[in-house]
Amino acid sequence: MFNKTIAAISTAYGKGGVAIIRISGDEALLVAKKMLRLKSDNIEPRRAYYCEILSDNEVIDDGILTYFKGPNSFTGEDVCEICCHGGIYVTRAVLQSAYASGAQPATAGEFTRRAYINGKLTLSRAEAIGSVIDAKTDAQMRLSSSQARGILSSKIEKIRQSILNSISHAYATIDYPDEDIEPAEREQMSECLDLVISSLEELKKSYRAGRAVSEGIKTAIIGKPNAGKSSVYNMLLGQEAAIVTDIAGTTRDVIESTLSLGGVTLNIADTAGIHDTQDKVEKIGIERAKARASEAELLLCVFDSSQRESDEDEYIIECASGKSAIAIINKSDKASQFSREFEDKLLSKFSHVVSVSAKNCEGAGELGDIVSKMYDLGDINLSSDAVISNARAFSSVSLALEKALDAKEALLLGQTPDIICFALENALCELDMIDGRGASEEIVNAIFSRFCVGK
Ligand SMILES: Nc1nc2c(ncn2[C@@H]2O[C@H](COP(=O)(O)OP(=O)(O)OP(=O)(O)O)[C@@H](O)[C@H]2O)c(=O)[nH]1
Ligand SMILES: [Mg+2]
Repeated sequence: MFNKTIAAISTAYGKGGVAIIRISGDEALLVAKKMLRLKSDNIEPRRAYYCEILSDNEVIDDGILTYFKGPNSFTGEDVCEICCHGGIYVTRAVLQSAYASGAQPATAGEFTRRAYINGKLTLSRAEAIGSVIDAKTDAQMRLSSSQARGILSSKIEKIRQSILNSISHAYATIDYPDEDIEPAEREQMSECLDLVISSLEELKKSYRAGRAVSEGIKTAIIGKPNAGKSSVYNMLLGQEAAIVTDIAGTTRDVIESTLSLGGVTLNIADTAGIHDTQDKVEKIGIERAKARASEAELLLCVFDSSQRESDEDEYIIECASGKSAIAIINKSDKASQFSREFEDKLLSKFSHVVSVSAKNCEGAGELGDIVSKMYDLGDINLSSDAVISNARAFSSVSLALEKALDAKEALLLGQTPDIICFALENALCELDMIDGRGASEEIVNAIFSRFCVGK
């Protein structure tokens, strides 16, 4: 099935200086030779050849052919990349010519899928390539790029080897069920298991930061009317996205955006000021604000310090109770009118309090530092640490950890080696889900269907 030769445009759709048409499969070179006029018939791998590109025997463009002989190619198969001029029409015509010469259209993610099937990439690396392409923030790009280069995969491989090591220690005695595991053997196994457990714990912990960067945190800005919520929103976004006026009740709809703050991706909403009102439209806005606040994982509660605190501010404090929240004391460019009691109350009710002047764009850096710390980003180097960044891998790591802890307990209780082996083999199975050895067809399909055609 995978021997059919496929082709697709691998560069973005649209006008550009150059575009690349990628062809992969047993007949890649044959297809390329059919559709190109080359100066020589002898095409060596990894060399660039000037070519004229033909359609119905007419030259439609000229470009460069590069040939990668499998298995030394991205997909592991023979690959030809034809670089042509990047017009929308010409690129499509070159692709059509590849089809006419025997290639078939590639489906979404098919090149990467072939790379995975041919053992060129682990599943988590393939997944990370998709994330590099989708990255919208600097932190997302650094995280996905390090995982695409295999940092997570090699960490998982190390843990696998340690588990295999423990299993081999246990198997060494399994043939003699009546004999106890030797104390020295037990000691070695115990050390090996401790290493597995601590590595898995570390990986599991990294998901807090990984998720904050890759998936993002659902965040709502709330506060009373005129507190400066929209000004804070605009400051964080770096543009005048929401309307700001001195009229209380300016914002009605929930306005949403995605931004990066201290490396954390915030899926953030500006909302209507919460207070008692008879205005029909404002009332609807306030209901929406409350609903969005209750769904949010992180609340940015804005308080206007240029005025004495009010019951509306008290209500905002109540909304934040039991949630991850940051108190933003806004309008720090003016003298604070807050009572000492209220300031103390904010400090006691919120684990994080920050003063800003949204109008003057002051305080965003400090807010970024707080968010970064809250989601453990300070403890992690996104470019070089193994980080779990999706729910699938998190679930596998958590289950593998449970099984490893079971094995350790069995060892401490002096249970027979087969029980320890059973737990360890289960841990191995869970871990193998992450990098493809044990992932189901359904999971693999779901991962590659998120890719675009040509990748
Ligand atoms: N001095 C000062 N004024 C500010 C600051 N932030 C906002 N304001 C002013 O406060 C008023 C209200 O600001 P908005 O950002 O619209 O407040 P809001 O909380 O979104 O208001 P609603 O949408 O009506 O609930 C505007 O006149 C802003 O210019 C600040 O840091 N300092
Ligand atoms: Mg507003």
